[in-house]
Order: sequence, then C-alpha cells, then structure tokens
Amino acid sequence: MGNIMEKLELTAQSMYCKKIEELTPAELHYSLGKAVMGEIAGNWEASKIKHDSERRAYYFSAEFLMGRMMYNNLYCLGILEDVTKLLKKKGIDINVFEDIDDAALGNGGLGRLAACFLDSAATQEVPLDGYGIRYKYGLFKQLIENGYQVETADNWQRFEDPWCNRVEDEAVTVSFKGQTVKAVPYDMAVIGCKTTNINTLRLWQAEAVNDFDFTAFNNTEYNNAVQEKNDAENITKVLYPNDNKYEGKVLRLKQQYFFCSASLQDIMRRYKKKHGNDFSFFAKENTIQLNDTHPVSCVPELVRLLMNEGFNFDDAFEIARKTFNYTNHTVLGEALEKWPADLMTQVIPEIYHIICLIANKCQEELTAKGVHEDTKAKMRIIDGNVVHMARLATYASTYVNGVAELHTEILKADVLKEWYQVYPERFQNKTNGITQRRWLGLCNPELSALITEKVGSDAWLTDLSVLEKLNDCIDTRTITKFNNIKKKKKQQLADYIKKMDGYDVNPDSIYDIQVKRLHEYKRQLLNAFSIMTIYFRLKDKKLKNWTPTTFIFGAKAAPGYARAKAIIKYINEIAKLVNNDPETKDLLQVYFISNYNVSYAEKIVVAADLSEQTSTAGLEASGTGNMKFMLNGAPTLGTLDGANVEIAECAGIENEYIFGAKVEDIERMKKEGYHPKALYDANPEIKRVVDTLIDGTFDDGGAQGEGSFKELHDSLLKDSSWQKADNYFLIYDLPDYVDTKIRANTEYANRKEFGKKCLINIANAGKFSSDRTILQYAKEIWHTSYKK
Ligand code: 7GP
Repeated sequence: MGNIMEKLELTAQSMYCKKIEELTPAELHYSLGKAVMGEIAGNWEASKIKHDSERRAYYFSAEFLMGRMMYNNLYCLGILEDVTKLLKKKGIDINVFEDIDDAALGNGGLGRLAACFLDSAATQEVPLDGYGIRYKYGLFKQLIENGYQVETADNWQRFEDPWCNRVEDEAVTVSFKGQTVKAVPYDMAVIGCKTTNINTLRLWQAEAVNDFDFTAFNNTEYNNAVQEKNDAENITKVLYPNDNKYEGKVLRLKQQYFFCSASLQDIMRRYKKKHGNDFSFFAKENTIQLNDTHPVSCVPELVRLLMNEGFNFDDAFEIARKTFNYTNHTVLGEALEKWPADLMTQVIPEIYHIICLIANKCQEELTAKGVHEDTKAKMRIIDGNVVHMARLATYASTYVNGVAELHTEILKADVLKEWYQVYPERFQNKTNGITQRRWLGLCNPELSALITEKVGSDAWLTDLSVLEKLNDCIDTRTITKFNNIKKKKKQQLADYIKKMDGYDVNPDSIYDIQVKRLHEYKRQLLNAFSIMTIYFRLKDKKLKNWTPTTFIFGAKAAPGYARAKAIIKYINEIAKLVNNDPETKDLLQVYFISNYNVSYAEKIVVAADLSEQTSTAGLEASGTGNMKFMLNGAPTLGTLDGANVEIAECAGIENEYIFGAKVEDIERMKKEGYHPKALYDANPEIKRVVDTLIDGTFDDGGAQGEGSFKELHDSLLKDSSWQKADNYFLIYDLPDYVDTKIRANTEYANRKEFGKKCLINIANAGKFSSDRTILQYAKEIWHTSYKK
C-alpha cells in the first residue's frame, strides 16, 4: 500500500513534474493506474509463467465491455478503501475518476459477459486469457436531443490508458488480399480477487507496416504518403454498434479475421517456443472458446497455419476441431452471420478456399453417417454462395453451448436441430452469470455490509452460493435494514440522474427500471404502452391506490435501426406528456436517461424496485441485466424467457412478477395464426393506447400520420411483405403485463412483504455468479485447472 503512494508520487513527478495534489483527474488516473500496474507486475509475470506451463484456455471475442477499470482494480486488490483515505488526506476525492470514460469496447450483453468471465477466471484461478480488438473508438456516446438519439464518437483513449502495456516486440503481420498490416498487442491485466493470480486480456491494434512513404512525400503526394497508414488503422478504428444484428461489411470481416489471425499466430509462437515444430500437443495444451461466430474465421485460419507447418488438410482440421468450442448467444435470424462468398473471396481468398474444403468434408462426413439428403442440405456450411458461420462453428467445435437452459433447448430443438441430431454429445448448456465483485461488492457497499453481517463473513465475494444462508435470516429487522439501504441507493441514483441528465426524480416513488440495448424483441415499446394504459386509467379515475412510480429507461439504439430510434422518441414523448400533466405528475414520472453504459448501470441496478425483463418468450438467449437486478434485490417483472426462467425457479415464481405468453404459446400462435388487429379492434383500451402513435397525441417530427410512429403502428397491425404484423406479440401480452404491473404496484405498498421478496431474490441469486459459470466451462468444456 505505502508502495502504491510512493509509486504514484514518483510517476506524478517524472511524468508531469507535479505533486500528487496538483494533478488533473486525467493525470491522477494515469499515474495511479501506472502505480497499480507497477505493484502487480511481479504477480502478473508469475501468472503468465504458470499459464505457459499447463493446459490453458483462450476466450476469443470481438467485444470486451470492461467498463471503468480504476475502482474495480483497486477493489479486487482489496485496497480501494485505503487508497480512498490516502487520497483524501491529500484533499482528493476518489470520485474524480468518474470523469474518466468507460472502456466500452462492446455493445451489450455479449461483450459484458466476456468481461465478467475474465474477472471470474482470474478470481477462480482458471488459466483463461482473452483475445480481442483494441478499437480506437468504442461504442458511441448517446445524447438525447429533443427526444431523439444523437450519436457522438467515444474517444476513450483521450485520457491515456494506464491499464494496457503495448508489447511492440510481439507484433505480428496479418495479410488480406492486396494488403498486409501490423497487429500490435496491448495487454491488460485482469486482476483476481483474494488471489495473486492475474490473467491477461490481449487486444490487437492495427497499424501500417510502413507508416510513411517518403518517396511519395518527396513527390509532394502527401495523401499518398499516409495512405497505407490510414488503410491499416481503419481496421481497428471503430466498434460496429450493432447488438443482436449481423452487419455484412468488408471492414467488419477484416476486423474479425485480423484479430483471429493475430491471436492464433501468437498462440502458435508461444507453443513453438515450447515444442518446436511438433504440433502433437497443440490441442492438448490449448483450447479456444469462440464468443459467438464473430471469431469463427479462426477455424480456417488455424487450418491454414498448420498446413503452412506441413500438415495435410485433414490432420490440420482434426487439430482445429479439438481446439475450438463455440458459444451461441442468439436465436434471432438477423443476428446469425452469413457471409457472401464473393465478399470473402475479395478479402480473404485463402481462408475462403479452406472453408470450401471444410464444407466438403462436412458433407462427406454426413453422407458417411447416413444422414438424409434433405437434412444434409439444411446443414450446408456454404449454401448458395453464402457461408453460414454458425454451421461452420458447430461443425468445427468439440462443444457447442447455449447461455441459459431454455436457450440451449431452443438451439437443440430449432436453430441447430439437425446438428443436435447428428452430434448430440457436442451440446451443453452454460447458464450465464455476472461477477459479484463489480455488481454487488463495488456498486453496493451498503448491501454488501448487510450481507456480510448476516452470513457471517465476506466469503460470498468469491463463492456466491453462501448467499443461501440469508434465507434463514429474513426477519422484520433485516427487512427494515434492507429497505433503508434501498432507500439510500434510490436517493443516490436520484442525485446522479440530476447530475447527468438534469431530471428531478422523486426518491419516494417506486423505481421501475428497464435498461438494456434498444431492440424490438426486448419490447421497450410494450413497457411504454403499459405506461400509457396506466396513465389513461389514472386520468379516468379507474385506477385507485396507485403508489407513485418513476419509470426509468436507458437504452442505446444501433444508429441504423430506425424503429429502435422511433421507440426512443416515443418514450420521450410520453415522458413529456405525463411528467407535465398536473393530474398525473405526482403519480407517474417517466425518464429516459442518456448514454446508458456500464458505469451508469452500477448506479441503476442497485436502486431498482422492479426489474423489467420483457422480451418475447424464446428470444432473449439469457439476459444478464436480470441477474444484476436480482442480486441487488429487485424482483423481476418479466416473461418466462432466457435466464428469467431460472431466476424464477431459484427464488420461487411467487417472488417475481411473471406475465405473458410462454414459448409454447408463441409457437402455437405462430402455427395457428395470430391476429393482433382483431385483438386491437376488440379492446378499446388497447386501441386507444396503440393509436397514440398516430392520433396526434405525440409528435414524431414527421408530417401527421406519416412519420416514424406511423411506421411503428403499421408494424404492429399490418402484415407486410417481409414481416408479419406484431412479430413480437406486444398486443397479445399487453393486458397481462398491465395487470401484473398493477399487482406489483399494489404489493409494493406492503413494505414488509415486498422487502421479503427482495431479500429472497438476493438469497437465491448464488447461481448467477459468473464464477459458477466459468468453473463449469473449466470443468466441463476446457478441462483446465481452477482454484481448489
Ligand atoms: C446476447 C443475448 O441477447 C443475451 O440474452 C445474452 O445474455 C448475452 O448475449 C450474453 O450471452 N447476445 C448478444 O449480445 C448478441 O449480439 C449476437 O448476439 C451475436
């Protein structure tokens, strides 16, 4: 500890010629970050040596949504409190680091899961290192202007990045057709909790092999002189801002192949240092987890690299198949990657050629297994000039897994049905989890202290299953303590929202919260409709005993996703109406907070009274936000979808607010016919609410009845050539949703009974630690070591 302050002083002096107390927040952040890095250097080195000596796993992911590093790292090192005090002595408030941007190198669930996994692996001493992309610009920052989303660039590196070391001498080159670039690794330390183990996240940055063409410059062709540099750097310039949507762009394919090739070359280099050219131990010593299909070009790339080492195709492929495992994160058709063959040929022809070989091998193998021709046709890796990446991943992996029980069943029964029939032994489930260090310890010290007091120690920090002990101490006093903590967290959130967004949130109201990416299947629009339903009932005096409620939304829409953007505008229009209506403003408030990100989430999940998880049953693979709310004591107001099912199982369905169609109901409606227009015509309340999209209640900026709200209205009621009406069953689910929401509101008034539900949720959240998930991966898929 003393050491860190000394190191901090030295860095401040040598880098900035300043005393600690004179540093700007950015300088302090950099200096303290570097001091911490210096402090852990020895442990980090030792951990690397350990990983080199045993079977190890790699997590390949195009996204790692790490969030803010400073507090987390100090917390995991167990020195957050001390550093806070020491800085205070110098007159510095540790909250200054709130000015430092999150590392937002991910979109949402998939990227945040990768970050939780790294944290858990480090803590559970699983030899797992991450490989990804060091985007210059992470996920855009969101402003809300006049109710519309406006995007600005996320220049997260502008404060410098003390957490990464550039490792110049381990740079490699990656070749595309007509272009070769340099891949430079940046290593981030992933610090475990209550262990000296430190794992590594290696992120690749694209640079030019030759920065600057002097001849061109001398010929006064300045643009040409820097052309190569720009073309190379463009590869890792920006994160594609899509969540649950595939984008078939050349640059995206380049990003994927770029980090796959660099990472595999890196692994091969390390392997060769140990074994020379004898690759017989490769799959015994290395296992690679593919985080969805974004890194699937790894498969042909490993085959290519092994063939360069002298292997024939079949032997190379066998090694690859033993090395890779694939996690699927979505069943949405528009998210499944399907690369056009000509695009691949244009960018990575050698890789495409190897994919052709794999595709042929697959069909031969299926023939040999006696698979029916029709089934074989459905399993073509290359089908009509399109490469199906999920099929390639499934074929080329040892294990394939879904991310919640229900999701895995849907993969087996539907999305990957044919594959499950031929290769049943490959399929596993690994229900997602979240790290309790960030999502309880760090963000909710008040609740953490109560839990530690009740369960008798802080063992929950590295073994969340001990929370079950809480089940025995849910008495009146504990409930009161919990309710007081929740109250405090709600006040803190109100203050934070005031600071960030300028809104005055009533801390005495119920906080009903929906934060996640904006997507039609997540059904923020359903939530909006339920609010309008309640608003009209209040106006019509049809709803009695309503406890004042604040509905809080946070969500980024992909910049090209028009309907998602229209929904943001619609929610903001509702906010304007109800927040200013003298008849309702004390009963109903609606706020759309801007730029929802990991750091905002840390303030939000701890303050929620209700957790909105409203996806159409069958479509949310797991969800992880749902687990964060549960762990902080908010019952789920949601559908039986993804991990909500397991949340309800663990806490008891009577302790959640479950509504709506189940997967079977949705399937039946799809088969037998679903007629939202008929339901709308038959129910004047639904009609009134849905028609606020077109009847002039709200302004979408377009001409009356022609703007983006009209398009939303049509999407719910009119079959179109490419999509059936109300694809996501909002109209079907609305009545039950409203009833359930009102029931939650009524039950909230009994503070003791509701508090008990909250505590039961916490007590039964143990399963949802990513420690549990990562240990299952280690034991059942990777077969690596872990902390005993
Ligand atoms: C998400 C799923 O939508 C979410 O339900 C799950 O919790 C999360 O992955 C982690 O498993 N999927 C994505 O974010 C995504 O973009 C397409 O999937 C590749």
